[in-house]
Amino acid sequence: MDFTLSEEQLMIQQAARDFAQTELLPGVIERDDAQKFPEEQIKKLGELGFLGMMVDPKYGGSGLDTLSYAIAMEELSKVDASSSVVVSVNNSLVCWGLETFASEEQKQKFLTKLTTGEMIGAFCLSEPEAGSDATSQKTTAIDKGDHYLLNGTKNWITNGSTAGVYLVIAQTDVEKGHKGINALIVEKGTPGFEIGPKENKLGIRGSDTHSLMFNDVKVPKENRIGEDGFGFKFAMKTLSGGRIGIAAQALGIAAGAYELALKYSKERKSFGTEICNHQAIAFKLADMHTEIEAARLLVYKAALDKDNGNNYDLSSAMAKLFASKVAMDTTVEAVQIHGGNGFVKDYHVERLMRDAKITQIYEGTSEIQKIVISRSIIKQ
Ligand code: COS
Repeated sequence: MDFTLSEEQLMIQQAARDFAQTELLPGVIERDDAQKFPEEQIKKLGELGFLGMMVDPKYGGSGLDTLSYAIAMEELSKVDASSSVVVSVNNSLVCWGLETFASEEQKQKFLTKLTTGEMIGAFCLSEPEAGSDATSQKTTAIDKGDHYLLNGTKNWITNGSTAGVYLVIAQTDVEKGHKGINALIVEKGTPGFEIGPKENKLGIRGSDTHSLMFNDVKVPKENRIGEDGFGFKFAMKTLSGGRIGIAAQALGIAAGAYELALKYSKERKSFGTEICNHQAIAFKLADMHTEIEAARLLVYKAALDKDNGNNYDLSSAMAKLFASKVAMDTTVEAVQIHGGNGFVKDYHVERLMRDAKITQIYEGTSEIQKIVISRSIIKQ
């Protein structure tokens, strides 16, 4: 087994690391404070090819593998998880979903703009009463011949107000249960489509999260992704890949906090020595380093499963479950190592701690990952 990254992967890692330091770090505290969407940063990420990393160049993508995408996600997330969640949703949920399942016309019309950052996309599955229980969709898409009539509410939608295109999961035929669900492409500005106020969140405060309301929205039939009734499978398959992106984000948040804690522990002195020389701190660093490396291996394994054409439902769920716990544990310890300074915004670790929490919730809570994992191992 070869753990060496290719030259191309190392280049992408360096490019993402440089971008994080030069473009994301300046103003990251202020954006978090003001809940300001990283508009300029996302535009530049689009220009550099980070928004359609795995998409074929014929649609404007970078044509890279999933591992390269995970590596970039780690580096960006070390500094700014509010920006990296936009990268993750756009790459894994929107671009991958469209490239894999949409028609050629849909790809030409939407994908080519989403890969370059001309516009970004949103993925709309969660509802007030259907987050984890995703088959219980209350949003309806009634078949009216040449169009669907869309009604309902979606909650906690990343890129809620900034997206140009929304992939909306909705129930067409209640009798058929999850087999009666469709995925529709809805363009911003379609009459009857309203965007609710921005959510005031604990973490990833720069990312814009909104409720979306659909009131008799006419969606042309040609905007349905795949066959009639494919919507739930579309959501599940897309989320499996999305979980690799979020696992890589969690890994990055953990690694970012660890790097800050390590540096701080070599500078800060107490009882006449740098605090890294106290075993109480040194052992924390040893645990953090080990757990982060284990999380990284799980993330890479899930990415390689996807790249090698293996089923990655299990490996992506394990990567997300583990990496998000490591993110939470590591950031809490990074704040502790920083002591009083850790509680102050200037030192970044308190933000990383707040940002870590969402990785245990979105794209399937840790409890949902355990359902996916346990069902998979019991079935084997
Ligand atoms: N790929 C393809 N198909 C899948 C799938 C996957 N990864 N996971 C499930 N399916 C299919 C099943 O095979 C089943 O289809 P068939 O009846 O044809 O076999 C169908 O989807 C329903 O699956 P299941 O019976 O397992 O549904 P459950 O209601 O038990 O729920 C979970 C399954 C819990 C795994 C699903 O609802 C889920 O992932 N929930 C979390 C959703 C989520 O991530 N929400 C966050 C929103 S995005 S921020």
